Amino acid sequence: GLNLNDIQGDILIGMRKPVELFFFFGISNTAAFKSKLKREILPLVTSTLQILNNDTAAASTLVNIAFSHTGLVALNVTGDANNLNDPPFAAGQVNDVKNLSDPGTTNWVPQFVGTNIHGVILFGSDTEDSINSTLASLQSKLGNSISEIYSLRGAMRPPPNMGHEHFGFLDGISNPTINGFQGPKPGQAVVPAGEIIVGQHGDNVTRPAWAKDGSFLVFRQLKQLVPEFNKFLADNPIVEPGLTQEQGSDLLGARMVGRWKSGAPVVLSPMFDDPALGADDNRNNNFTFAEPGQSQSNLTDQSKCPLSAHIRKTRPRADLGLPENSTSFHHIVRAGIPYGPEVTPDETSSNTTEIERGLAFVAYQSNIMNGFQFLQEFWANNQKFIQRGVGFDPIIGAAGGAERPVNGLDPTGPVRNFTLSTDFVVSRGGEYFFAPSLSAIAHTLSV
Ligand code: N7H
Repeated sequence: GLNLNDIQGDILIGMRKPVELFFFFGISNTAAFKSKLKREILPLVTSTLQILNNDTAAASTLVNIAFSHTGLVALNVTGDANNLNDPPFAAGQVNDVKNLSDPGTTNWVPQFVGTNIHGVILFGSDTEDSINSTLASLQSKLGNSISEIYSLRGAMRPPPNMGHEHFGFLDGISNPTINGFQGPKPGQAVVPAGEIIVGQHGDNVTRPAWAKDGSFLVFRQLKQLVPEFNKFLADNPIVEPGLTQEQGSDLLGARMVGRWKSGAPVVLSPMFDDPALGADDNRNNNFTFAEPGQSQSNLTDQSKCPLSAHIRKTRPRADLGLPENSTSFHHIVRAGIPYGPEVTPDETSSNTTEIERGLAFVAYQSNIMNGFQFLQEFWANNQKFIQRGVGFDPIIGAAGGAERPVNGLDPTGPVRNFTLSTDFVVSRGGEYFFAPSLSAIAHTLSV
């Protein structure tokens, strides 16, 4: 069984709070910080069990913490204990820019360029005020032992868009569950615990004992060009009998994602949105992409869902063969939240982003090369995945800033290929972290 008391709460089920703060810090005084990590931070760290039991009344703000590789070094975790055996983590995200096909670091938040960030504290709450007071009280206790390098505030969008990301699509529908933990809901991936949690069954990498029950946290600040995305849809509606121009634009957007704004999968509702389907978690994830006669070597049927669609690129389901879970160990648990304000009337009328908004992307996995990095590099950015002529993931696929061919978006004619000259999602950078177990914080990382 899993030690849910010891696994940080954001990893398997997410904090599920409407407001979040990501506080990136450097350690200035190792001895002082280690002692405060034990006495001041650890008592605030929220476990999975506390969230499951709704046992967080004592603290109106949920707290989690994770460290970068340079952070472990700053904590004097050295020798074998320092080797988590995860190359992207060891190198830091700034050194992964080429693999991820970010167009260099020109668009990166300057504080993410380099490896100065030692850790991140995640605060989640119902209100901004309660986050602010928890932060202020913690900062006064931590004093000069740390310094703030950067922070990003995330928040759910206001009604009627709560739970939807900034392009307008319902998010947080499909996350894997781990064997014997919760669910599964129909269509949900069930993966060995070790695919998400280090040191559990299915994690076959050799690591120091203290790392057990932790997970790698990938953080990315992903800016979204919402008015530009909407302009692209308005300019390129799919033309089919029975569709208005606006419906044709909505269909194009839905095929880029693989889901309608309500969350309804296009493979189950190929022409129009179906809000009842989108809202029903017994049906909205229950599909495999398999069509009659589909074979892995010849995936030609894109009439319902393009092979390039974001959710098909990032979880190909039956495209990799069935049963899905024995053939793919490239699953991540996503726990991100939107950041930035709603689109203003000015931005809508000029079709141009003036104020930054996007997704504070968080992904957990036991192995960054198999998880986030693999999904981005070998699936989303790979024009030949899952076969030649598929093109990029139109949402997150990156070509180092070059234009991106995307095929299969138009159900009326596979010859109508798109070449996207705008990246609707722009990487502002981030860092790779390790979210340790509570006992590792108590016995290894602090004093
Ligand atoms: Fe994606 N979007 O709004 O278009 N994503 N994503 N993502 N994403 C998903 O099924 C989005 C990003 C995955 O199990 C949905 O829960 C945006 C990165 C995976 O079927 C929507 C951004 C990576 C899934 C979006 C972004 C992934 C998924 C449908 C950036 C990994 C689940 C909601 C700004 C490298 C697939 C849902 C499955 C779903 C969007 C980023 C991966 C609407 C806007 C960087 C694995």
